[in-house]
Amino acid sequence: MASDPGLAAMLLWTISLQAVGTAGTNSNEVNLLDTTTITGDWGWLTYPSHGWDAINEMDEYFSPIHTYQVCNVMSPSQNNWLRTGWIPREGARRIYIEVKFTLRDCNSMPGVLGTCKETFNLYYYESDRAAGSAIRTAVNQFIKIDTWEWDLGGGRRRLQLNTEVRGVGPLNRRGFYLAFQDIGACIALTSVRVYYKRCVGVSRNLAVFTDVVTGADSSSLVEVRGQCVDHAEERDTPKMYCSAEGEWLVPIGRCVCSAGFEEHRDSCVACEVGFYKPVAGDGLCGKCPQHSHSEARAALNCPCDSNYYRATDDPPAAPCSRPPSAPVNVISSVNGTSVNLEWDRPLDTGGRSDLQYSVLCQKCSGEGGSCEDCRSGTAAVRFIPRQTGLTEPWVTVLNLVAHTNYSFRILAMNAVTHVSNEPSLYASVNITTNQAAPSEVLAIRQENTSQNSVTLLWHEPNQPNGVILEYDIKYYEKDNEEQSYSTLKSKNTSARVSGLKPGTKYIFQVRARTSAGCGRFSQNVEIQTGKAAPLRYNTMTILWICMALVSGLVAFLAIIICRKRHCGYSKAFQDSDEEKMHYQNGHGMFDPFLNYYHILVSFPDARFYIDPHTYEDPCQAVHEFAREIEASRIKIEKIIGSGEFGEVCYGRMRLPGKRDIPVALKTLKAGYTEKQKRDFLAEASIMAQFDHPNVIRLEGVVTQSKPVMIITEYMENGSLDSFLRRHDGQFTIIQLVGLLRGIAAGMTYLSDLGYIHRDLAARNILVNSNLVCKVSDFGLSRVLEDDPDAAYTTSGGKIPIRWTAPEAIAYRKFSSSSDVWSYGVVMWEVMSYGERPYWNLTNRDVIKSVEEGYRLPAPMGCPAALHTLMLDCWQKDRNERPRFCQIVTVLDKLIRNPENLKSMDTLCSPPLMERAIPDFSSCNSVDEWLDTIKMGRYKDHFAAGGYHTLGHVIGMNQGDIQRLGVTLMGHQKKIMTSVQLMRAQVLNKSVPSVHV
Ligand code: ACK
Repeated sequence: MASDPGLAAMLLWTISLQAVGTAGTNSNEVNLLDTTTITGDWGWLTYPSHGWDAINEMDEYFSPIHTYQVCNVMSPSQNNWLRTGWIPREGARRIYIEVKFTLRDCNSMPGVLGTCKETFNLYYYESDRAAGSAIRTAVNQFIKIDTWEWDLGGGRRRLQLNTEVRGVGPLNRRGFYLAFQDIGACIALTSVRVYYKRCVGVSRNLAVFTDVVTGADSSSLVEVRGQCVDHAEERDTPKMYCSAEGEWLVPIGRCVCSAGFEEHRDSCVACEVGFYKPVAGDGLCGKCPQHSHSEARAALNCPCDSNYYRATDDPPAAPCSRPPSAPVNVISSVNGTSVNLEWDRPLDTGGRSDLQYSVLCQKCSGEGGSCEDCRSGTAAVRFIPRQTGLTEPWVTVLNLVAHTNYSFRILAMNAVTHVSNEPSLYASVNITTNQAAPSEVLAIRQENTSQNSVTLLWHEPNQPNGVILEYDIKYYEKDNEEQSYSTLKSKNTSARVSGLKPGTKYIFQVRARTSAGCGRFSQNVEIQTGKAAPLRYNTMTILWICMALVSGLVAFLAIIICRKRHCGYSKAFQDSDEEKMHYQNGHGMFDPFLNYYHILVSFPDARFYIDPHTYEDPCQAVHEFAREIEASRIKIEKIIGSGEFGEVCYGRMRLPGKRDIPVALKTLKAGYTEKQKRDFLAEASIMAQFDHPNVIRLEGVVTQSKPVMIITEYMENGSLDSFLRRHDGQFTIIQLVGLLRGIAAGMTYLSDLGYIHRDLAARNILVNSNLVCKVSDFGLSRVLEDDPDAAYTTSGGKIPIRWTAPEAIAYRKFSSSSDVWSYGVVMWEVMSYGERPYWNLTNRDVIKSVEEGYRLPAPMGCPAALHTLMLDCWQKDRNERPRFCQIVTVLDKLIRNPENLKSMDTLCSPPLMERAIPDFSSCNSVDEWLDTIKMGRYKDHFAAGGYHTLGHVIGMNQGDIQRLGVTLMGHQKKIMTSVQLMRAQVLNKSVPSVHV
């Protein structure tokens, strides 16, 4: 025992401190050596033998205490080594040595000055294996870690237990030794702990990071990759860094729970039954959508319940759905050869919003009832907007064959219809088409072409839509279209057009006509007649020419005589096979030579209209044509006017399976006589025979209960005359021509049926909300009875003088031509916005002035082309008046070429009825003048603009009128035309009394 025995007791005191000084290890520290756990001697090597001593004693609790002590403070030149056993490194790159010791202060020990030291050194030495006990030779290889002094640890106490920690790294060998060198101090090592640090495995962001040993030096970080927990997958590679202190730093990346699993406390747990998770992610398991289920845990999706489906592009979260039920309440409305189908949505949409409809169409033959797809054959049936994939509950089907039964199926479907393999449910409706104009004539070809004639052949239209009564052949010189064209009629599919100029190019067009009207003209066919051969006269030729001329003259005279015997224009020539009408510059006129060539055989007028008075019992007639409607289906809402037989009301009608529609109801007032009832219902019997978009439509009659009613479609804008007055000056010329075109189309239809209206006037035209004009008022006696404008004539009848053709007034010769006269007056009413024809002239004066050749002047602002057409309608000779279908053609041309509507020749129109021009001579002021032209509303504008006298006014131009704030074009024109008239009157000095 080398230690100074007198000092041992002092060291024991230090040992008693050990119990309070021992610190527990952290969880991130792994001990490689811990002397506190060694029972008994530590077994370390000492050198020299009188240096360090192993001391085994008892503490105050009688627990054994092991220490190494040295205290050779009295002897100089001490070099005492204490070496641990070989400590395997166990993968550690950096180790920590925690030493607890006491170190005595030399001053506290008397007599040691000069030899006593207060420091000791710590060394280490790496080796791959235990190096045996040769410590003396090895000390040179030991590497110093540190030197400890007695006061280290901050204390100045004489004796205290120090705890010192030192780190060493990097270590590379499999193990190492530690060694303590004493150079003459009084030291007691009470414990030595050697450990390394690690980051303890954790689970972070659903990734597991296992234990990892810290890096080799105090600042190095060790990058560690995490592994996703069970049922999780990497989003971004999960990583963390392990610091030298054994702490996890900077987590990067993460894992997410796989499909069918959700996160629960750092792990992924399976979705419960009834829940699902379709994709990996942060989301939680969702409850199975409506009409779906999951049978096991961890479901990725929820299959649909039986009879429910998902469309291919439905997301897994979409509820399962079903195909829709059938559409309901299909309503069909047939219009000629087209039908409009409307329906209501299926009651069950299957839980989806992607409802679509398809329409199947079958054409059914009457007899066997066999049906075929209505697209088969040549007819190009069209569906608007389309046949399949309809999103709105309606479709219009065009180009059907007239008078044919069709069956339509409206299929409702959605995106699961195909998935389900169930047949689509449908609603069906059967219809029968009405008559319609024939389709276009196709394939016109020429057969023989000579210098003066061409023979044309063509095919019947694909859709004749009835019996073809005749074909119109229209032709004109190619370079001369606008001036003149000719028409020729043929009963069959060929025609020889003669009287042509040699060597000239002609354009030919053909159209078919049935009782339903004219079809469209075919495409242009251009044909050039042969060139004239130079004449070579010889005696024979001259003889032949003379004979031909003589026989031509004889034939011509015969024709003239023949014509005289017949009774004028149309009827006279309807016995010919080909009828020709020369229409030039809008004036109808016959060319006898052309008639000679072309008018040969006629065919009877197609009169389909049946006069109900030919029935003994008019009630039988009405039921033959019109449907009886139960009064309970009608709801009268308000009175809108009064007719001859009773009130006219607005109401709504609901028929079984159809939507309620607005209707006009003409009632027969109580206390009527049988004759009144007969006359009242006669109108319904007539109206029921008509079916045309420009003729008011009869919905039905109520005769089985009172009040007896006639039900017609409702026309929102009422009668045309008051409608125009309400909208004075507010329409463009094209809009006005559009109104007129509609009326002419309706009249074409009626006249083709042989119906003569006799009271065509703006007050008898009704206008709907789309500004469609429809001819109405079809009573028979009504012309004479219920029209306030009708006046008694000398022949005893009551006639609307201002609208009636002279021959009808004079000897009651009513015809479609007299209707054309009335149409001319309607044109005038329209263009003057409901002005009264002939203003305040008496009926007697009207008759007289018309007889004398005066005609209504162009209304203010009326284009010359329209006034010319009016004048054509007012030709004295009714045969010279255009037919309604020609009027339609002229108006169509004007609509297509609106520049022709620009010219106004108001001041130089042919025979003006001068007395009818407003006479401004009686106007004393601007206000009076404005009142006269019904523009009184602008009095203030004129006054504000400084136009106080008519003298100022006659100098105005259109710009001045605009600047006054007259914005409506119609009003500007009206005022401007009046200014021009006034100026003309003043300049002519024909009205000297005009106050200027
Ligand atoms: O000019 P209005 O408003 O239009 O006044 C008369 C009234 O009834 C007496 O005839 C109106 N009227 C007649 N038939 C119809 C109908 N089908 N639709 C709307 N109004 C009508 C006419």
